Amino acid sequence: MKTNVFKGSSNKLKRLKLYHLVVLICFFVLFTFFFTPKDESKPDREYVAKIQRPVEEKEKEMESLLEIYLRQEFLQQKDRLPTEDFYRGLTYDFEIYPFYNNATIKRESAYTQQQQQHTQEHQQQPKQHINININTDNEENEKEIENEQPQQQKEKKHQQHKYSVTIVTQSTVDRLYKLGIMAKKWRAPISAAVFIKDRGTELLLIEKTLDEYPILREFADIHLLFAENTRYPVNNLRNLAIKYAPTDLVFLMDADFVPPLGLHDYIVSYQNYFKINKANYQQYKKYIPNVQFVNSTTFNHPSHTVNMVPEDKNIKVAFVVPSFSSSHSPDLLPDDKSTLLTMVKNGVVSPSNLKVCRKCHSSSNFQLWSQTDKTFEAKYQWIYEPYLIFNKSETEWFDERLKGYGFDKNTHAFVMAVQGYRFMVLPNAFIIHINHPESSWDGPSITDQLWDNLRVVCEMFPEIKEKYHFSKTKRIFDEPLEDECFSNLHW
Ligand SMILES: *[C@@H]1O[C@H](CO)[C@@H](O)[C@H](O)[C@H]1NC(C)=O
Ligand SMILES: *[C@@H]1O[C@H](CO)[C@@H](O)[C@H](O)[C@H]1NC(C)=O
Ligand SMILES: CC(=O)N[C@H]1CO[C@H](CO)[C@@H](O)[C@@H]1O
Repeated sequence: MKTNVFKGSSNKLKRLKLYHLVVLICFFVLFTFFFTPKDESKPDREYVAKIQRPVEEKEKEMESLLEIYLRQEFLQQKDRLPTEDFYRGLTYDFEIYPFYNNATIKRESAYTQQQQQHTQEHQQQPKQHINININTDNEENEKEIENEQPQQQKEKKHQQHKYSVTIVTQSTVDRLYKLGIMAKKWRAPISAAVFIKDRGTELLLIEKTLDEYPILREFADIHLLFAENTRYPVNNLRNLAIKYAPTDLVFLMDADFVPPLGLHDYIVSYQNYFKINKANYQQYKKYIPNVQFVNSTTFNHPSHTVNMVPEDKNIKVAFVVPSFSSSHSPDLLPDDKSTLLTMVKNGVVSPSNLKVCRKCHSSSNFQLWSQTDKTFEAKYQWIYEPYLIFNKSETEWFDERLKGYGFDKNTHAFVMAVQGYRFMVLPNAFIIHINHPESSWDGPSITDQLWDNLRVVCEMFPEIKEKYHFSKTKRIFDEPLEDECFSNLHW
């Protein structure tokens, strides 16, 4: 019997206890050493020194480490198949959601009401200049833009403010409060899809969050997606948010980002970029070079290039909003570019492209962005995953086969690039990611989820090329071809 093992020899038991105690203390010491939370408000000296080293040196070091690591990872991953949760709730047809029920909590005031009620009161509202300097490339487009006072929420319902851009985002219920922080700065429509696993507790939590952040009731539409036993359906959620966004232009963002005050109106000031065509192209040529207007026969021929635009259509443009990371409190984050650049210099904020996935953001060209006040084009390369503003009516849905972690934004940007989208970086726009302890992902490890999604990516490449009349066997950019796709060559 089990209990007899220790009963017979109390000495042995004591020794065992002592041994356990010593091991426990060792663990405790080690644990506190490695896991003592850092003072998040102060930039850690080592970290600052690290990010102040020459960028190239750092990148080289990262690259070689990453290469070795990824090679090993690939060897482990190539024979492993996704677990069942990856396939559950998987839809190939974007119109059908057989596994989900969704319901919508509607924004209280904002968009629809404001559009209907064109009242005089609006004229008497105090005007406040936005913090971002309006400095568009198209001078005639400059205009005074008003911003709303947070405390005037009641009158606000009667204000007329024409919104043109909606933030579309997705979240779990426990992170919903982060949208409250976002809404305080954005002050324009947000369409958020929230993943519900447990109706019993999570619906109440939503109500509680909305009570704590009344600004969400004012600006956010919250769409609920119910599903059980499925891996986080990130792209189903995004599509839901996009589908119900009240404006054509959507700004795809993750829930834990903070935009600067005035960003909505700043973006609106660049709206002319969505109407560039053969007739007015000369005016924009210095910002979007290499456009070739062709007839539809040429455009649909397999030998066409991504620089070609049908002569009767507008150039497809998406705006890139450079992204940064910080551990600072959201309240201490800057609302203008020069303060941001100072904080980058001091190591308090860092551009996203310093992170492990350099190619994910390097096309946004932080060096150039920090020096210019004009828009410039980001040259697309595979795995680029910028935060984008685009016209949802002219863009493909996010591929819902991708679930959980990995490649979900990169592939959408790839599809857009194949569609002929030009990515224009806005010189004064930015968003800042608030670092938080590594978020826990349900299901398999993040690495496994990433590689599961890579299988989908490799199916997508040829499908997309075929759909947009490109040869499946040729590269359009630098993306891997079919036989080398499921590999560690992406990073
Ligand atoms: C389209 O343009 C090509 C190349 O310029 C030309 O050869 C062809 O005849 C044009 N087709 C039509 C229908 O205009
Ligand atoms: C978005 O695209 C649709 C379809 O092409 C178009 O009718 C609409 O005017 C566009 N909206 C904007 C803001 O460019
Ligand atoms: C109640 C509700 O909003 N139902 C919607 C759920 O989503 C599907 C697919 O997007 C819609 O067709 C329903 O109207």
